[in-house]
Amino acid sequence: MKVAITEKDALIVVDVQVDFLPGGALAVPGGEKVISPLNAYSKLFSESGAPVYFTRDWHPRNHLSFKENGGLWPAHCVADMPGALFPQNLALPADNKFIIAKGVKREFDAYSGFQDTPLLALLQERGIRRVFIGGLATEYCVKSTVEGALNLGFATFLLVDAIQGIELNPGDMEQAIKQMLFGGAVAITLTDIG
Ligand code: VGL
Ligand code: ZN
Repeated sequence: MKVAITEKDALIVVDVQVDFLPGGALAVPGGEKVISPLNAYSKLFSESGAPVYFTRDWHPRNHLSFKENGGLWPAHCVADMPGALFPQNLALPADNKFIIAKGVKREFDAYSGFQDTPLLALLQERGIRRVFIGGLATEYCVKSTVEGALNLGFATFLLVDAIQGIELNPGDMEQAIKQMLFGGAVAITLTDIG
């Protein structure tokens, strides 16, 4: 399949942050592998005048998703701490890029980039119709963001060469991909763009 990118398309890079990379507080195995394809997508979208949205998990220190507060996860992506930053080798385009913080309130977790964020309004403002989604982690924030986009009526493409999962239970990642495609997402890779 060939997909030509226009200004009505958007790239959404989900939670590529130090804590989700090897050595981080909630490392996604192989998470570093998404960076180089995502940099290539960012460049292609930028060159086509399409905006790029970077979501980031941005939790308060006492967030309820942390184990010490009864949640499922080790403390991760605490706002302004080194683990919450984008890795240095993640390329952010000079223009037309937006950073979307999520999970910022203690009482609520937000796996989807659309949950309590300005993302939908920003996309609507530009008349965006199609979104292309990659990043971390496949079966949590990528899946929720893809489902959010589908529910909101966007044509939604899953960048299968730019996602990695946590795989808390074996098979989680594959099952998540199946569910996203069953829900209407279209799987593409870099070679489909152009
Ligand atoms: C995520 C677990 C906890 C993610 C965020 O970005 O997929 N997963 N917080
Ligand atoms: Zn989180």
